[in-house]
Amino acid sequence: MKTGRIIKSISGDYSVQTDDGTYITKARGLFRKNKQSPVVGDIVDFQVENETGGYIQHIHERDNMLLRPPVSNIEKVIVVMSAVEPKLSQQLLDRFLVIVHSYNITPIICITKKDLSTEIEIKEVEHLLKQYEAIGYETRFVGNHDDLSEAIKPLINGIIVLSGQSGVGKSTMMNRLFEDLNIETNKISKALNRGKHTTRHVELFEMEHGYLADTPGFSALDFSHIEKDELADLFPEFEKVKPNCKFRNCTHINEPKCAVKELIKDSSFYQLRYKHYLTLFEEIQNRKVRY
Ligand SMILES: Nc1nc2c(ncn2[C@@H]2O[C@H](COP(=O)(O)OP(=O)(O)O)[C@@H](O)[C@H]2O)c(=O)[nH]1
Ligand SMILES: [Mg+2]
Ligand SMILES: [Zn+2]
Repeated sequence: MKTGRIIKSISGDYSVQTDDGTYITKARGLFRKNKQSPVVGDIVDFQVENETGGYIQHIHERDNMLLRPPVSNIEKVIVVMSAVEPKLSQQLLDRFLVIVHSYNITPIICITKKDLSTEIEIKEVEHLLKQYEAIGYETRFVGNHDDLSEAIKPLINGIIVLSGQSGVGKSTMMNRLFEDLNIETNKISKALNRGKHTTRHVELFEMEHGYLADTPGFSALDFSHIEKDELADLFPEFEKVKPNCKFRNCTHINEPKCAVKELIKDSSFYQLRYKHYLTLFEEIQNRKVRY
């Protein structure tokens, strides 16, 4: 029996990386027995069949797991947004951050296309990132002229996943970080606003002390697993002051003596974040019960 990490999965073939090389494994027996499907990122035990292949017997317990695309044991998600083309949307950024927090994964903010931005736009983005940094986020602002390795490599520890809407530059980043990779870029279908993507399967690419993976755009914008009572905890600055609210189950909307409302009073940045909180709260409240 050997143990390793699944770094790639293509139609039932799981590439498992071990100390002495990569094995192409299958999981048929495992699925038949307990309906378990391995995903990229899993640590698995497998029975060696020959020099290059084997059968997965056991999946180690997962720390976390994203469903679309399926990847497990993620350390951080880099939320990629472009400064321009498409223009940076703070609402979309906050939505991505909330989703990543909901999976108990640390988000990092990376803004691209600095080289396409005007001086004023650069100042605006830098100012915005300072405010996100003040509430605890690590941030990056890069463009075609910047050294991506220098910006990204220090972040790589464990499995790091790139996430963000189509067209922001995720695949471009992968191609610049890994020579000979050649992931298709710039494939946005105008007909389907989902983006006729390109990045269909997930694959972990080794870098520094971990792995980096590209994901299809919009993959992360599913809120169906988030309850409205836990939403405030997914805004770190709210979570911090929440114990000072008068009511223990304060939703920070209409209650008196609310510490969150006190916090946002003097900051337009916090007020905008709060507005996004309210919008999401309402969306969650109004969502149809699904069976
Ligand atoms: N000028 C400039 N163009 C970029 C940058 N990042 C991505 N692009 C371009 O933006 C388009 C979409 O990039 P792509 O990597 O396919 O985005 P993805 O959908 O997030 O994978 C491509 O034409 C890229 O060449 C950047 O930092 N600067
Ligand atoms: Mg792409
Ligand atoms: Zn409150």
